[in-house]
Amino acid sequence: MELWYSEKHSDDLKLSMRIKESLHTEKTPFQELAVLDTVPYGRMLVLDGLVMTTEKDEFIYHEMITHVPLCAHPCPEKVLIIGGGDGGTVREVLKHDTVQQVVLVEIDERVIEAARRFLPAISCALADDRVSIRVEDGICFVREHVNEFDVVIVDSTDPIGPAEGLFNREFYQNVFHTLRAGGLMVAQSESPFMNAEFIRRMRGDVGSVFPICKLYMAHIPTYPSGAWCFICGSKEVDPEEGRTERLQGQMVKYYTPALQKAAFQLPAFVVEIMKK
Ligand code: SPD
Repeated sequence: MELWYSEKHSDDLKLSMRIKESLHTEKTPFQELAVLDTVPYGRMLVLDGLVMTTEKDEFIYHEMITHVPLCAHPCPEKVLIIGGGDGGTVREVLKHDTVQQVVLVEIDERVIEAARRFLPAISCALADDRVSIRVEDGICFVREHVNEFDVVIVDSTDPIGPAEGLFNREFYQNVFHTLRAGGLMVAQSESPFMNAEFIRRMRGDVGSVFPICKLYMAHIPTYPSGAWCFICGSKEVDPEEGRTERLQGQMVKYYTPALQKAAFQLPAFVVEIMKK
């Protein structure tokens, strides 16, 4: 018998993949969590029916949400990750020698536990001494921590369910205040092909708080349409200008020094979405 998993992208479109085995399912206090072993993408974490990460393509998302903002900062020492309980972003942040402390604020402890148990290659850095894990709501955390971080990475689920409050002006205002002078933030920001209106609104919200607001893209095969965006809000540094030599000697599979700038070169329809 063949087993298939489908993520519904619209009423008329689904992404389906063949499943070897369902490794784990549970209802956490926040969401439905599943870890499936898929034929094309290896093990996959699914939250509320949406693909969060897979063993085969996770490097693209985690490298691009991390290395672009960290290379843009002159000397990132203290980094805040909101969401990201699977640990992939933590693993990438720790590839930067300047980083002394990473605070991971994940609302759902069960995501961290599932990643530790089923996705060891992604969660491997969660035990590092430089990492503090706080199981709490990122919205409250940024309200209560002022002038503490050099880089904030919002590695959230999609803007429905527990992550909804991570996509509005008030939240970005609090992220601005939690950043030190010269700091910057990046947030995953969906597909320009599927969510143009959402991205336009987010660009308006981030741009009304940060003096510099730019969008960059990466191709992520298991996310809706594959075309994926990241929006960067910066207090003063231009995120396109990276100190990319910092990553020399580190294992990266997608990010390159040339991509620091190239990822900000946008297709015409995305330029249109980003117009004020
Ligand atoms: N449509 C899926 C968007 C998910 C973005 N966050 C993934 C978290 C991986 N660390």
